[in-house]
Amino acid sequence: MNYDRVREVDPAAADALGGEVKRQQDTLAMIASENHVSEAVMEAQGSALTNKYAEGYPGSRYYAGCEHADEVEQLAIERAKELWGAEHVNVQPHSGTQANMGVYLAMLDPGDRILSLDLNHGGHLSHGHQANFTGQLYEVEQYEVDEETGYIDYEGLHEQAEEFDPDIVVSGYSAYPREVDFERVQAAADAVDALHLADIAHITGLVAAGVHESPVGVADFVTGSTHKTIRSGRGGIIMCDEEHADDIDPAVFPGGQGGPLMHNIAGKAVGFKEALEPGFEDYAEQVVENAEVLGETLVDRGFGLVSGGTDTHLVLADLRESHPDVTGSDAEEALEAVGIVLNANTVPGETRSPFVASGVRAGTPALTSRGFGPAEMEQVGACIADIVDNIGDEDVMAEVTERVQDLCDEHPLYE
Ligand code: DSN
Repeated sequence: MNYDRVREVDPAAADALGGEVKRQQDTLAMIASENHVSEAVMEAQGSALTNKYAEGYPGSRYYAGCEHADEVEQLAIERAKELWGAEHVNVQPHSGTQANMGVYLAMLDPGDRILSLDLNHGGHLSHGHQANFTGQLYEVEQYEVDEETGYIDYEGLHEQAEEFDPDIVVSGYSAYPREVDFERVQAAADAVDALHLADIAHITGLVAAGVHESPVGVADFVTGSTHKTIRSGRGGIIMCDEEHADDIDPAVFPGGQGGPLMHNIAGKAVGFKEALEPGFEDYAEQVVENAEVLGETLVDRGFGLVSGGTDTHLVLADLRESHPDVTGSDAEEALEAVGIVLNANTVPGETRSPFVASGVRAGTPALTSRGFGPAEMEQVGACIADIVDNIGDEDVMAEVTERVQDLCDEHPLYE
């Protein structure tokens, strides 16, 4: 991956692209929403389909010359149906947020009511945050996790639904380490005759592999992004029953988007094919085991974890008791300096701003793709603890940098 042809045209861009490959090779990607896709997925995303306009859907486009675009989109759709067992799939959303937008546009009117998890408690901007169109177009109320246990307060959610009478209840989260009980959210939505949108952006791969309960067939709509745990081309996806197909498809195009990103849809098709191979279940199980080991290692070193542990691909460390003088952004910055890339994250009951935050979120999908197992995750956990325990200590930083580099060298990313 030396980008020779880019270099001939644009050396500055080639330097940046090559620099990014080297950055990924030489650092530990622990942002819970990231992964390392295969070179096959990257090749598909870099294919000639980037040139093609294909507004419409397979077999019914507004432009000529769409036969290969049709083939690729149909492959992505059929594979997604097989992976998640959905009746209807739309693979055109450009991102997870665009997928959610498709559902809201299809099913809500401006002013309608959304009940969703607070961003500080693990929710997502596109679930009703004031800075997002959802917070501006709709009336939003938010539920929370129980601050003592860190688990979703399903009873509180049910009561809140009865008081607020939402049009749609949103489940599925960005920084929630525990298995989501979609049936309980559905019961709350049913009680007030609301729709249920399950946004499984983070756990698409875990659900496809059967290591997390599936909301397909439970919730009215299931959305996700396609480049996180499912490890395919970058973008979003919507799944629903056949009865809602004619609501969803026109809401995505022409409702919220123009031409589909056919090269990304090709990446989705190829990544979904890979996820249908037998090894993918082992990968997903390893992602969860690795997160458990990471969490246990941090707890053994005195860190507090929101909910005490994890059932998924991520842990959320709450530094307030263990490291009261270290903010999430202090930890993020110190860890990045030694090659561990993760993000500061708010925690339930947060008092600091989201830019500073009191926690860090760490995920295992990318490291697991690199071949990391429990032994490596113990080492990674020890590196994180050594740095956060000794912020600013240059000797510790130099020593941990070497340990991180050794781990990276032992697990090369690309040929
Ligand atoms: N940016 C993603 C995350 O990190 O969770 C969500 O869109």
